[in-house]
Amino acid sequence: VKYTLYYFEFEGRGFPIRLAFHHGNVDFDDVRLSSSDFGDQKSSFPFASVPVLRVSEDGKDDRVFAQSNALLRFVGRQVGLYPDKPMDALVVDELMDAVEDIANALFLAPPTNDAVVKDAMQQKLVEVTLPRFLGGIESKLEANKDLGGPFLLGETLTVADLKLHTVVGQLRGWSLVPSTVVDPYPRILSLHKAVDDLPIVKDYRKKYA
Ligand SMILES: N[C@@H](CCC(=O)N[C@@H](CS)C(=O)NCC(=O)O)C(=O)O
Repeated sequence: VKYTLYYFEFEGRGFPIRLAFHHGNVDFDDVRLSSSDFGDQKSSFPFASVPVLRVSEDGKDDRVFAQSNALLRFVGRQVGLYPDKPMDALVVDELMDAVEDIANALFLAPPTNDAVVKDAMQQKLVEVTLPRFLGGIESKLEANKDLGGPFLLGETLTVADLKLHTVVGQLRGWSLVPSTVVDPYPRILSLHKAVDDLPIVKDYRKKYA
């Protein structure tokens, strides 16, 4: 089987998938699209968005799939980063979907030059949307604290940790919100650091960042 991942150059929704492949030493073609490449190819992607994974198997037509969490689960299952037990899988899925809700709130905010509209959007993100989702994630990590950390399921790294790690980095660098927006959530911060310190992450960044 040959895998081709289509995404942009930046980390975003593609990064946890790249890391999961890397973790499992799975060879894949890491196609990094410029915005004009994306414009040219967009209509060929399932939902006109990326990430997209092309799966090529000998003797069969290529199949093309989208939706970052579906791709992350697919790769995660193959590299030991997605749990077998249904309850553990539910814990992982719930967190990954909450992170998608954060990503949608950030990235789907329509660009505007109107200072008043922008202030109102910022205020809603910082005072309502992010506390709702980051606070919810923090409570979930708190509820799992008996597992001993540093990850969502204790010592076992999963794709949910990779996904949460990426969005924390994005939140810190996103122009619409202050870079301190994650600071009130100690468990999210320590999970982020634990993932950041993983040899696979350091190694990946050294090689490909
Ligand atoms: N629910 C989708 C969202 C995909 C998505 O919005 N991707 C963004 C990049 S992170 C994109 O393709 N944006 C370009 C566009 O929509 O034109 C997923 O999780 O993959």
